[in-house]
Amino acid sequence: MNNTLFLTPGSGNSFKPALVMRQTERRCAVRYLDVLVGENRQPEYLAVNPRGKLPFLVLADGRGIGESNAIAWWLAEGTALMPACAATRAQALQWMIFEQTSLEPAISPARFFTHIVPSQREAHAAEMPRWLDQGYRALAILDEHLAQRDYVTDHGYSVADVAVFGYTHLAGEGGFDLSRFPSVARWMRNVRRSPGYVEIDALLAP
Ligand SMILES: N[C@@H](CCC(=O)N[C@@H](CS)C(=O)NCC(=O)O)C(=O)O
Repeated sequence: MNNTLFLTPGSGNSFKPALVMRQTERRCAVRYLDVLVGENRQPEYLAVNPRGKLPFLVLADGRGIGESNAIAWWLAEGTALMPACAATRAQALQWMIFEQTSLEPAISPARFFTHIVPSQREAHAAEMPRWLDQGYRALAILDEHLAQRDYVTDHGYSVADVAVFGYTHLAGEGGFDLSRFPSVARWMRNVRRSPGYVEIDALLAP
């Protein structure tokens, strides 16, 4: 049995492991499920991942790994995207945790209800100011961090850049004005120039 990576189109979380795989020699079988029509809540997938979330990786030995950044980390292991030095690996983890606790929880829902299912934006209008406020505060922290550096960690382009880029580059679709963050904009150009980079819609195409 191969390693199998379950992804959903349009998702910044699914984009991360897919981009690591594209930019390295790591290969998995890929299966797409569409969360917008509930394919991830069907018994067949719940038997694979009882939480029903995507992305999800099933290893050849049957073990399952959830959380986009954990999957991206596993895929990056042993490749040029993984820092070798323990301190730099910790730096990568620091920013990947920041991504999941500060950036993603704000940018992802703002983008989801603005861009993916705009018909539901009105129903979530009361939450938008909180998402925008939290997202802008996180983007300001990232911008300050990137002011004097080309990449998130001292390693150069790494799995941490992929993880942080996942939703940052989609923030405009959530109503964020990224022109306020020149260092983030410069860094995003660096990521887009990395070998093998592919935009989300082309990368997550079933
Ligand atoms: N923290 C998780 C978030 C996973 C997540 O919520 N994925 C969304 C798609 S981006 C999903 O599966 N939504 C469908 C659902 O919850 O039913 C990660 O980074 O993988």
